[in-house]
Amino acid sequence: MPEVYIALGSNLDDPVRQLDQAVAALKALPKTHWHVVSPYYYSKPMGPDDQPDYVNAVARIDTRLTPLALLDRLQWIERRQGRVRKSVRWGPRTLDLDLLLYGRKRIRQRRLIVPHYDLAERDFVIIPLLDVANGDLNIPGIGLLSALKQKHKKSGLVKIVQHV
Ligand code: A4P
Ligand code: MG
Repeated sequence: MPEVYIALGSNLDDPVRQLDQAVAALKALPKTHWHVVSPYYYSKPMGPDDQPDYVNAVARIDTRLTPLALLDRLQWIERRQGRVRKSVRWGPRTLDLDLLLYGRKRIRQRRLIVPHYDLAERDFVIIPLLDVANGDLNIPGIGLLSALKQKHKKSGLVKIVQHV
């Protein structure tokens, strides 16, 4: 089964609870083996800065769902958690689930670009990805994950101490 990484982000309506709920939904996906979720991090908004800070994390699963079937599921989970798509680019949201990596696949379709187009630039993706993947993970078209570590070393991310 391909190794799949999903980015989770929220900055509305109790973001930590939103991520907890999304993790529970990912654990319940059919044809899927759950692995792990990274610690949660507070991060400053990328995009308009008149919005609350985000909580971000990355989850790893193995799945037999096809990439588009998985995207459908992710969008369904977003909708169920009250996500409303607005015209403001990078505006606030209750839940965003982005498909970062699907094994070694490169996908360029209307609905789906994998690896995620901006993955290497985002500290709120790379830092939690480093928590759950080996540094020798080879990202198609980008290279070794470990090579991105230096670039994001001085990120302003703040790890949230998880309550049990
Ligand atoms: N789509 C294409 N490729 C993918 C993929 N790999 N994974 C398409 C998921 N979706 C993908 O997404 C728009 C369309 O992208 C989808 O219909 C899907 O077919 P969307 O979730 O409706 O829109 P969006 O998320 O508002 O747009 P965009 O440009 O994807 O935003 P991002 O990149 O998700 O950024 N700041 C911090 N600190 N933390 C954040 O998590 N997130 C955003 C949103 C802005 N600022 C942030 C954060
Ligand atoms: Mg998105």
